Amino acid sequence: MMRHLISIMAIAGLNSCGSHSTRRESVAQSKDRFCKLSIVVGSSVRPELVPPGPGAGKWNSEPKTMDNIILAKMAPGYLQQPSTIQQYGEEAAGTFNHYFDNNGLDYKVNPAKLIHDVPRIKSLFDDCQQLVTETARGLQDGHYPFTTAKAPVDVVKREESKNWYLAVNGFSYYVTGEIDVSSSGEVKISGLWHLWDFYDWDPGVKVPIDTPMGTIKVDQDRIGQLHRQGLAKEFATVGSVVF
Ligand SMILES: [Ca+2]
Repeated sequence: MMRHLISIMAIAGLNSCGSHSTRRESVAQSKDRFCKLSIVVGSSVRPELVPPGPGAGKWNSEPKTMDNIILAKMAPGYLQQPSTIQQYGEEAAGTFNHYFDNNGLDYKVNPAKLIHDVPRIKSLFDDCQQLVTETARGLQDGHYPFTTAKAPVDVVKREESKNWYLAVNGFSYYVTGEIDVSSSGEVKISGLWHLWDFYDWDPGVKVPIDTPMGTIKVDQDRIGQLHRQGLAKEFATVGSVVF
């Protein structure tokens, strides 16, 4: 799925390389590409990360119900079974299990595995890498940190990977790193491609989940109740891969 986009490279506030330090310059690129990032050179401040949906609501704001108390007690044992992990996938079972850890701490995933599992995300990753390379080639010699202005959202579809669909579905991505351009024009890039997702359950959205009895549609609000009742807690899923 190719998308039109205009990516704008803003060179702002360069602070590291003498005569370039006051130069401000922008280069507009218009091209079909997967990667929707706008590379910002001269800054290492990561973009603001915002959950795409409203989430379930306020944690521990509703009285606990007996059915949910039992569900929260039983779920981790089921989600940690090897057969469950095999059926749903490591990340799908792992993130859901972490929801029941009820501590709100970040959950780490390996985006290299996502890139391996979903060819379209590999194209996205490759294109982001290419965008940084093109950006670097337009720079004069010096040392430059880089980041991105915003963290766009991409979505793993169910038909692409049931595991990643259940684990992250929609997620944000951005890049950070450093570019070195030598006086002879040699370019070295040390970059990280980051995935960020808020694992939340939006009311009114139904998720198809395969069970031994066939595919059932689970209302996300049913699962979000556990968060509102303080029996599970939403969290951020994070991961980085080098390029
Ligand atoms: Ca998501």
